[in-house]
Amino acid sequence: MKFLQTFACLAAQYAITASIGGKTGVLIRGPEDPEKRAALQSIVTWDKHSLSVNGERIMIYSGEFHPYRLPVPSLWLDVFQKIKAMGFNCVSFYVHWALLEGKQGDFSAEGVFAFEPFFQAATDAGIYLIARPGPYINAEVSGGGFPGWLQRVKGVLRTSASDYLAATDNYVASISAIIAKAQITNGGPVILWQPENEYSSWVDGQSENPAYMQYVENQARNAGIVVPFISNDAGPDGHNVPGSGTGAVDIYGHDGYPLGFSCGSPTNWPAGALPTNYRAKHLSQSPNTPYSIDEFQGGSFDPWGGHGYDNCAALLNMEFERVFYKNNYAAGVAIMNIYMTYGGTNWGNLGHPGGYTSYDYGSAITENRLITREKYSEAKLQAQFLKVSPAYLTAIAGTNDSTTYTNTTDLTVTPVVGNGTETSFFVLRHTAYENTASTQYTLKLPTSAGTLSIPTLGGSLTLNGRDSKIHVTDYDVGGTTLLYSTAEVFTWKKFTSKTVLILYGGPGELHETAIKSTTSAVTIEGAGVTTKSTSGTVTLQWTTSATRRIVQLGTVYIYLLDRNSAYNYWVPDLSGSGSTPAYGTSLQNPESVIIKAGYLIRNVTTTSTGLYLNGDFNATTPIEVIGAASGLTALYVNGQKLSFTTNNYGVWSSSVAYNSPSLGLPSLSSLTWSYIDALPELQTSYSDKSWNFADYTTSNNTLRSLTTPTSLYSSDYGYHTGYLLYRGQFTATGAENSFTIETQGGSGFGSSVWLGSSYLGSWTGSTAEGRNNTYTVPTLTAGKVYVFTVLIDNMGLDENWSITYADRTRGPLNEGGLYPERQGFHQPNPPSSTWATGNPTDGITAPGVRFYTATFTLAIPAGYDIPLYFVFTDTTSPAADYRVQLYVNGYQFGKYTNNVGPEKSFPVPEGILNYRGTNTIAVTLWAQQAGGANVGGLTLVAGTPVLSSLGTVSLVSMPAYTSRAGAY
Ligand code: IPT
Repeated sequence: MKFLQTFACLAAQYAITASIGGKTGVLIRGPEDPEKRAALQSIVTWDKHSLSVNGERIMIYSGEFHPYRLPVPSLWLDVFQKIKAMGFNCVSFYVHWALLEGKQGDFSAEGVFAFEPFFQAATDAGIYLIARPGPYINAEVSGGGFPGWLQRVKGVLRTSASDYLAATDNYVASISAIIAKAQITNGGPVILWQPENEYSSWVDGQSENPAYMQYVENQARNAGIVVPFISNDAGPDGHNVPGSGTGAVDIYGHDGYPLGFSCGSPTNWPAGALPTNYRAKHLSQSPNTPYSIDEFQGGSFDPWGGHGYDNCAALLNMEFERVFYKNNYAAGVAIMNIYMTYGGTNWGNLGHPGGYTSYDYGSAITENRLITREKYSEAKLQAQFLKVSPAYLTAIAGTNDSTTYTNTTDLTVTPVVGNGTETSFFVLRHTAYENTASTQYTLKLPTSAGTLSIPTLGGSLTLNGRDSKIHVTDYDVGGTTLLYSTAEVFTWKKFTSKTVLILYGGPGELHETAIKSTTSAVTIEGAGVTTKSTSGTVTLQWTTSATRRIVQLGTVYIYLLDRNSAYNYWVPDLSGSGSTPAYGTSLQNPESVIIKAGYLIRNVTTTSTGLYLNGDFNATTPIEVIGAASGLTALYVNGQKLSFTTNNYGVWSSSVAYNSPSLGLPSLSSLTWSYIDALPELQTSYSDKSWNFADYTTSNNTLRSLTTPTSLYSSDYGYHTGYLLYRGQFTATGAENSFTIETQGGSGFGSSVWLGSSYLGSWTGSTAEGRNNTYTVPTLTAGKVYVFTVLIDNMGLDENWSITYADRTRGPLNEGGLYPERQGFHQPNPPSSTWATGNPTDGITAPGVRFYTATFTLAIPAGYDIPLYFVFTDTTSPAADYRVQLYVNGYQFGKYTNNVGPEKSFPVPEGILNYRGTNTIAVTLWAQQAGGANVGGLTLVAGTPVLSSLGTVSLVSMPAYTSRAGAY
């Protein structure tokens, strides 16, 4: 048997063994924190409450974002700024080893795979980074990040097997050296390092191997990593906690995905799924480190044949954030990373077989970088609140209590009690967390004025179904104290001459807030706020409505909003510059402003007289600037000067005009497409003399013994990605009547078999990962030589260990083994002038594969961020059996499987697409049914254009076709 690309199962290699080696970390034991070892630097420090950076205690509110899932470096700043605008101050990122060391010993991180632009963009946005380079990462990537060539390593992966450890050395040394330069100790944004990933569960009689974990840590330390090590245990299970000796980390952390990964029932919250034991676990496992959840569910992956990411976004929506994230604050979380905050795309075969091209994840920022999901806005309300609530960071989380703080056991309150400050936080939820009913309640809260029954002015409060609230007491607002507030705090700022506080509540809810003040309250905007002053306390009561109220107490202005209105407010940090990045942490930037706008405000800069806002607008948007310093006289939005009016309490009002541009998108079906047969292997004239023989008589796959004379696992031979082709030759006896073959390609895969040029049949795909098929063989002539050709769609694996790869720009996984891919015809400018013309929507009339290419020009106006999607519009029923790969300017940005689904719409970012110039698209159409197949419809569709301050998006490098030496 010969092959071009083959498939093997990595799973066999993911077991863990126990063997001892490596070194024990240096332990310095002291009475207060006996587990803590000496830090190697003094910028990032920690205690049992929180991290401090440069001496400032901060909550790490982080979002997960993988640069390799958005291969346009000039868009990274956009994602960082959108995460920053949510009030987050950090991003956690994985590194996908298989993309960087496609050939063993040949590490390369250039172009779209370079890290320096990622670090620079984080710095420019003012975002800290948590580095998670594996070597194993999971992450729904091919091989969990392991390159396919590891298949020929005999030792068990993720163990102390010396050949495995040696195989990691080059990668870890290379990536660590790059990241080491970007540590905060060297002026970069990296503040934490996670060795390994979820080194937590053991199969087949294996057990925890601290020596392996220690080896991974030593690799990093030896490469100059000095920032603290944080772990990501797969659940609060206490592995590798500080003080546990070999393999211990500095800060223990775990992950949490309480609603799981099935997006089929997006309103189903199973009873008991809320983790209510996090605090207790933390105290028993790692009481002297900040409570850290290094991945908390921000969405879900979705498999082939799955339910689609809109359903994942619905399951893990704003209600999920309210109830589950606030439950984490009730446990005192001080380092929290949301996985994913921006998911992105599994372009170019980088994903694992359990997922399709989109890795949108239903996260706060969509695959096409839109922030239209309500969960983005809800997360902003929460993160901005914590950013202005430093008392939270030293407060002590108490126990869940359904009797002390309200008048109903239907509700549970967890107190997070001030420690060193007067401020306490009371996190309220339904006792049955999944309850969809609204519950009336009154509060009994301990305050500096004694235990109060709230509301004090009469009436009762409401907790809607699937909601949770944080009620504060003795809360500091820049020197003014809220004795209590049932309305939630979004943000506050103390400006030179006034303080502004923004409170919000759900629609139609009664709220009450008491301020320690002897100044009387005046409602200066809106109506319907009851106010009462008693000795030193002003109490406000109102029912939330969409109409804003502003109450003034001397120099304090309190905005009373409903939640939907609060979503429109932004708290931009001043942009940083040069050596002073704007790492907005707790109370920095009091000199900045609060903005009421619409879609997005990214940041603000000032000169002596001008205030410059950068933001994005998807409609004509009234804007207000709250707190502009008195010397400022001019307003600029995205560089454009706007006139404004100033009201009698100093708020500027203006408006940003939005006009929808005309795009003039091409009709893809009217392009002139050229095509060639993509399976010349079926012709009798075809010669396979350049092909390798599949001649290994052994394989390292321990899960399944060889049932063929030689190994037919692709990774044994170095073929790990995309479409795989085998040819097998035999001399017929004439007695053959059937052919049985087991093909594997991972969930959603398909395969087709030919004998000579006769089609035998296909496995057309389901969620199955492998399949036995028996095909009828036509009568053969005794003594004659025949060739089987087998084509397999490998849904995700790795790289080539034996030969180098042809396209270093787009990386080792981007292309598979079809003839036109081997030749490089999927790139711009293929030699198609002599090819036939024909459209993929006309298709082919027999089973086989055809390769199509066409060009089109875009002339999209600058100044907008415009999402573009390639949408397959096939509605045949039952669905025709065919599969498509979509290449855009040489980058594979879509694997469409018409009969398995679910993805039909494939976003392609600007930078891969040339928005102002020529683009080349290529389509491989693989018909897996008698009579052939055609693409039912393919269109280029735009989402709402966003008028944007994004700036210029640079095209990535997109090498054109050149004849490949030795291509066959
Ligand atoms: C957690 C992994 O750490 C992460 O890489 C990713 O795979 C995530 O799951 C799911 O998207 S593992 C956790 C489910 C125990």
